[in-house]
Amino acid sequence: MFSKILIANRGEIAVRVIRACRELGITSVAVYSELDRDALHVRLADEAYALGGETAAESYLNTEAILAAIKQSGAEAVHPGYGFYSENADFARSITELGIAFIGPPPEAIEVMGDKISARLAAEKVNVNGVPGTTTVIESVDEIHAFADEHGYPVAIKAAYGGGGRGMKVVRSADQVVSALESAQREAQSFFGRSECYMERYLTWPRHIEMQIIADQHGNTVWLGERDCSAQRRHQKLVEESPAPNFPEDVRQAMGAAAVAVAEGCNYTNAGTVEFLYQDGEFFYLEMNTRLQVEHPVSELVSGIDLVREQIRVAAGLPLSFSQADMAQNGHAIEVRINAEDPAGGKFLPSPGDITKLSIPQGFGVRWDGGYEEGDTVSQFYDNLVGKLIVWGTDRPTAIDRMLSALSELKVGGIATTAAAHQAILSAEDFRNGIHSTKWVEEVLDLTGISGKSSEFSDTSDNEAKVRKDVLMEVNGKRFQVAAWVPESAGTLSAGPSKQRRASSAGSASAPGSGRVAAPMQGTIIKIHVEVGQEIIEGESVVVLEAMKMENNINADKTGKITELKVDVGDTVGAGDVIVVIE
Ligand code: MV4
Repeated sequence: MFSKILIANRGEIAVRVIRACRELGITSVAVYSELDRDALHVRLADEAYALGGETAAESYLNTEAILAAIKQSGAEAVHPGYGFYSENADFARSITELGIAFIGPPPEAIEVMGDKISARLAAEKVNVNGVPGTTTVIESVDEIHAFADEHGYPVAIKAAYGGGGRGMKVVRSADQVVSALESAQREAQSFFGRSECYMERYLTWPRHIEMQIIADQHGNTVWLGERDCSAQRRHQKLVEESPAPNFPEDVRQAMGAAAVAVAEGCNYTNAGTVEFLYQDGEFFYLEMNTRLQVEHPVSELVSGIDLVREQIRVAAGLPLSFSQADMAQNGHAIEVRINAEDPAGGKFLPSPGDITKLSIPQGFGVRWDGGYEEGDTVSQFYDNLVGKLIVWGTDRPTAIDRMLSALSELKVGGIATTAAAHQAILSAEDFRNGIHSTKWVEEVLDLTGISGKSSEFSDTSDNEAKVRKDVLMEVNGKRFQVAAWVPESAGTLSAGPSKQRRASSAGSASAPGSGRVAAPMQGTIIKIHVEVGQEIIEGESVVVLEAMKMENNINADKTGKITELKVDVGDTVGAGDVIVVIE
């Protein structure tokens, strides 16, 4: 077994791995950017090495700095978490060549699955059905017409080196073929640096169901059960659960066997997830994620298996501590991602900033995997996951009720979070009935009335001295003398609604439609679409603002001429800062 592991990541997943190390008696080594020098993962690790830099590229993706930290620390293994280096075959290979273990799959397996065409071939080879589609690069529009003649529309055009839903174009009729192929190739080139595309029949109302597997280096590959991740918005998962609702046992068994076959077919070791689309009782292989996933805790709670512990064991050459026959699914688990994002009006705007208050839910069956504590800052430079709230219950209705109860206890101050969106999702009849698909949050759920701010703790009077006042009250014609404790500053009980503090940004705010277009959140300007003197139409994009790894188009709020441009590419702006003026 290893005696020291370096965690090449930050936030909740670094914390998760540090805890597993501590339990196993392994020394944990954190790495950190300039901004994270006092972050939770640094506070919890046994040792910590500075990488320098602020952005991910300058710090957590700085190969030289990470390799230096590995050498200096004397770590024998690296856990990459998710994101960053987790699916980087070159990184896995380069540390393996130094005699350091990569706590993840072999680089060859990462490569097979990184190319989506070879990933489809890998499934074909072991007779696992993918979505009907092609396994060659599209060379001409004729191929698309021919495919549609055989399978019908819609057809999905996907980037061969893509992922995460970017670069996928849906073709609904023959007249869209030319433009869809062009734009899919253009997007693939700009996002992934390679323009190659392939196609599949497009499923219109699928559920996203993925199967957790883990394999050791002794030929044992086990499936641990599925997760339903259908509640998502713009390819960002919001709620994940296990087992999948309304999912027949024979389909589960077949999907588990298919996932194991795909993993074995590419000599996979360590933890991985095989993704499927499920529609009309049939499942289709989509791709394989060659990393530990954000939503792994729901599988842990129903299987009883500590996935990170097993990852470390199998990377050290130990056999899995259980077999397929030991596996059973017990009860039901649900996870919600508490992101620093404001879901108000269904917009999900990034909301970095200081966490001034953090009250974590507690109780039987409640788990919090957090990356921050009260007083910490959520930076605009990293992803927006503050923590994951995971509950377990004996069955799905119990788990839903427990999650709603836990969410009612969660209080976050200073930043907006997705908590209220989760309350809306879990309270919805469609979700309770388990009939939601990947389209449901975007197309059916109404999020117009919700707010990203925890409302229950008003900052008016909690710390203010209170005085007792005896008041005479009349209820249904009967009079009662009651005691009330009211803030000293409040003259009488009927002082009216409590004072509301408005979080308005000082001075720089601009009214919508005024032509003073302001940044809705803190972030970095990564693209400017306009120049001074140019005419612009309301709704057109003026700049692209990147915040928390999301690109946000900032649009003109009226039609007119650009008279001032106050930013350059690379500038950091705060919420409320004016970007352009239109007259
Ligand atoms: C699809 C699909 C329907 N039909 N492929 C999006 C992300 C990428 N991993 C695959 N994706 C999809 N591929 C075919 N042939 C629908 C999606 C899809 C989706 C998949 C999983 C989870 C959420 C999704 C949201 C929209 C579209």
